[in-house]
Amino acid sequence: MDTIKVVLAGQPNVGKSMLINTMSGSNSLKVGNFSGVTVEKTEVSFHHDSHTLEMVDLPGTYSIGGFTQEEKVAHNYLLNEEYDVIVNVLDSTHLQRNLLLTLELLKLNKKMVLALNMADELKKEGLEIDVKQIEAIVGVPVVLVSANSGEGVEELLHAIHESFDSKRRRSSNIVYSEVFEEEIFELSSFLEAKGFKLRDLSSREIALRILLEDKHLYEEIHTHPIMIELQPRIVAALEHIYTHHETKNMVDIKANEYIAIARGIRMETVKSKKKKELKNRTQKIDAILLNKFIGIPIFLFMMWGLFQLTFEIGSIPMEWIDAAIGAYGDWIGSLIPHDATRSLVVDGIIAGVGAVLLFLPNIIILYIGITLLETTGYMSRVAFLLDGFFHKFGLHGKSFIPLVTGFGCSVPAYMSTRTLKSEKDRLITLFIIGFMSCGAKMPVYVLFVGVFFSPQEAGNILFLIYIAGAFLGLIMAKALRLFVFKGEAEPFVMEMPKYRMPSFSLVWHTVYNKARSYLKKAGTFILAASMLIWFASTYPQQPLFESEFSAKIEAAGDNAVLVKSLENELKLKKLENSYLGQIGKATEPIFEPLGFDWRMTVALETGLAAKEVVVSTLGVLYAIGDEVDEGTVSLQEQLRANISFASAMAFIVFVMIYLPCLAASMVFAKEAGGYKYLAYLFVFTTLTAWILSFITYRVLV
Ligand SMILES: Nc1nc2c(ncn2[C@@H]2O[C@H](COP(=O)(O)OP(=O)(O)OP(=O)(O)O)[C@@H](O)[C@H]2O)c(=O)[nH]1
Ligand SMILES: [Mg+2]
Repeated sequence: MDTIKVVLAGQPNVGKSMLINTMSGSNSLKVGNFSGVTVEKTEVSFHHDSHTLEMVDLPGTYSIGGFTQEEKVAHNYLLNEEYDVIVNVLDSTHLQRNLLLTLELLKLNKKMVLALNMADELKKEGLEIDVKQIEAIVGVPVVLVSANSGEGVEELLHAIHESFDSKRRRSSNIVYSEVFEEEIFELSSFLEAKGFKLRDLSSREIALRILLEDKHLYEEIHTHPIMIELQPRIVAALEHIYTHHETKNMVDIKANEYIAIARGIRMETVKSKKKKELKNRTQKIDAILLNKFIGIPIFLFMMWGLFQLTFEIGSIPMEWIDAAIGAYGDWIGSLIPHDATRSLVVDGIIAGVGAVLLFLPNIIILYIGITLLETTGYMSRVAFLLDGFFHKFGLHGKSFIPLVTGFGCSVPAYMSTRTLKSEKDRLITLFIIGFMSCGAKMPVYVLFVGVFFSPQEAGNILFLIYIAGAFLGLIMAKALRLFVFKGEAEPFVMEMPKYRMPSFSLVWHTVYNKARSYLKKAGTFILAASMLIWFASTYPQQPLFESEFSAKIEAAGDNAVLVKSLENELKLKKLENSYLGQIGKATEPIFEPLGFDWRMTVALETGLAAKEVVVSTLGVLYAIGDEVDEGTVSLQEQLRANISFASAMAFIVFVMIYLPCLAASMVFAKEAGGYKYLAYLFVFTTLTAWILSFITYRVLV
């Protein structure tokens, strides 16, 4: 079976990733309504007709000469990699601007198909495009599609097949400005007369490239004998062009030419049937959401609402899950006669994994919120609103996007900093992403907030924790800007996408995938971690204590109260002398000033692997040390009985600030440019966490 390698190129936010999702009938690529969603090239392959199609999704790029990191990815790929067909995706409602990239891509001389996306919006805006006419001008197949409705997608796939099978692209009918055309004519007639041939280029194409000062072409021909006669002609032609354009800068000249051509194509091919009412809808919404006075309060209110919902709605199924897990544990426990095995299953696996599963509803609500923010187009607005505010902290609005992504998970957040142009802006943003509490920290907060606050307050407190973390991040950004990465935050232009109704299937798939990977993590990583923690807190066995206590218990005889308390004492002794207990005890002095006992200390340490493990560790440690024998007591009640309010708050502060999980730390090191940065991050976050937890504890105690 033939494989066709197709690369999708286009400007940001035109629907490249969504188009691949639609063509392949999957939802594997991340789609969002703001620029810079895709930051890394990603491949998807599927079968169509008798071919395997390998589709490469590139980050959006305004031009091939772009200079941000993710634009370079696109640039390098298009120039240096092997592929068969380029699908240039355009937003058909912004044809003129999008064509600028098309004109550059045409110069690559590859097989190419234009996909004019957003056909549905085009219709709604009352615009009509003469597809055949564009095709005649650019000389490559053009298809009107909608990744959203699926319209034209079959036709596009067909065009890709045809383009792959065809020998060479048709010649284009792009007309340059008069000076250019004159000189193209001169040079090409000369080349023609001399019978000069180069690759499969026509004389006109060669002439054009010479005039556009194409480096590669010059490299190819500069030693050719024809140059003796050609050189003076080129000089004269360029002089002519320079005088007309009043500059010798070919980059500017080319840009001017392309702008003129793109405008010309748009004027010739796009017709407006009615006035653009839809533009007005976006403007109307913006008048409110971008309002100087109420814009930011509206945003804060929405965030507050989200955390209220997280708590209010999240706590309903949480109770059911909790009850179900408890009952399940009791039932399984009664089936297993062997003591150690029962303890492993009930106190290890079920307690550890169960503690994490409990928070699935909260995670789902959080992700619905983030996904809505990303898909409606609101995110770019907030970035714009906060720009001025961010500047006070040495950042700019564009950092907002990685920071919000960080509320979900730090890994993609670190990667999305690639859209920042300046290296310093990027490093500062990388360093503070961890202050945005990720989804995995949510269970820790919800657990502790649920224990120490009334249900009425809980949502507010949760909101406060997130805001405090974010605010702290900003202050740290300022400090980094002042003392480490000195300089000004660079100005930027924020793309304002149209508002779009979030498509149900898009939100569903995103949230479903997040929920599934949370469950998967609980079933694999957390499961393994829980077993490990159970093991490390149950062994080594201590026969000495056991025999000592069994003698005492025997001596206590009928005194049930005494027996009970002796049994509890034994459990605690065993736990404290286990491997984990020893580690906890050894490191306890470091955390003692913060009011943490050794169990909390251990939970923080295991939490370096993943933040959910903080919760599962507490789950296991308290299940093993369970001091009540009438059924299992929930982790919440255990915490309430064992931890003081001040310690709990200091614990929340520590979790809020300290090093992100192992996976995220690795990605951080890669994105920042080395492990030395990870070492800085470790010192930076641990010190900050310790100091602020200390203050919190001392103030509250
Ligand atoms: N109405 C409509 N919306 C679309 C269509 N195609 C994509 N979108 C929306 O346009 C936005 C951008 O889609 P993406 O697929 O993320 O765009 P992209 O080109 O991959 O963007 P980058 O990765 O940032 O370069 C999303 O909100 C999509 O839902 C379409 O045909 N019609
Ligand atoms: Mg994309």
